[in-house]
Amino acid sequence: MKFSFLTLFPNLISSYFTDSILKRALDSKIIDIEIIDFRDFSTRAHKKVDDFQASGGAGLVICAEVLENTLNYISTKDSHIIYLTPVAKRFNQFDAKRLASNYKHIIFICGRYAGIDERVIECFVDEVFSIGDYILTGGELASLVLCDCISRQIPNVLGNSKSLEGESFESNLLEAPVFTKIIDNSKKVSNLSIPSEYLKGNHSRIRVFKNHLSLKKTKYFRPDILKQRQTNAK
Ligand code: 6GU
Repeated sequence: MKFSFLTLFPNLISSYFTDSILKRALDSKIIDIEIIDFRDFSTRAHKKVDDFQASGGAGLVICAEVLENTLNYISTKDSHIIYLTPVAKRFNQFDAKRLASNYKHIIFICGRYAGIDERVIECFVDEVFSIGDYILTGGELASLVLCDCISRQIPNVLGNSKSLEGESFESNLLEAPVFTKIIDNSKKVSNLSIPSEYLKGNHSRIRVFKNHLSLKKTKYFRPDILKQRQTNAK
């Protein structure tokens, strides 16, 4: 899978791939990234990329022509172009799986300021996503969130593919808590015992018990997704 990032801040993107799982995926060529500073495609004086809003109002807008120039330059054949914006459907785990299995090249357009000229979305963008109900300073973090979620769905990116099984959201349930066995008795946390069922080695009972804890956690933290689960079951 190839990911292209169109951004005014290439360092924000590249830094995320210098460590851990995505670095390993890059090194082993399971994923490939291309980071493009779209300021390089400005034909205006001083490489200006933004302009006042046609309607008047606060905040500058990224000009359509600079993004069109950039998209004309890079290979968009068979690509899927995504623009990150709070004005969109919220990204979820099902989107991550769908995008991982349906596309070979995803292009992220990262906006800044008051956003990009809407005509770019109309002419070029295949899909728009928000990552939550808050406003970021730009689309870079959001594009990395999508790239991370999509990448870990690609075979061999995670060391152990079993890690993908039974993850939170797959069944509209949050995951049960996890523990390690060994603890230094001098530490504060060793005063708390871990659920005895976890230690008895009966895996079918552990599964039932963990499912019970999952339901409790979900009910407490995310009653909205629990409702979704009940609707799906009908
Ligand atoms: Cl995709 N972009 C920005 N700027 N803010 C956001 C967002 C995206 N998703 C949530 N907030």
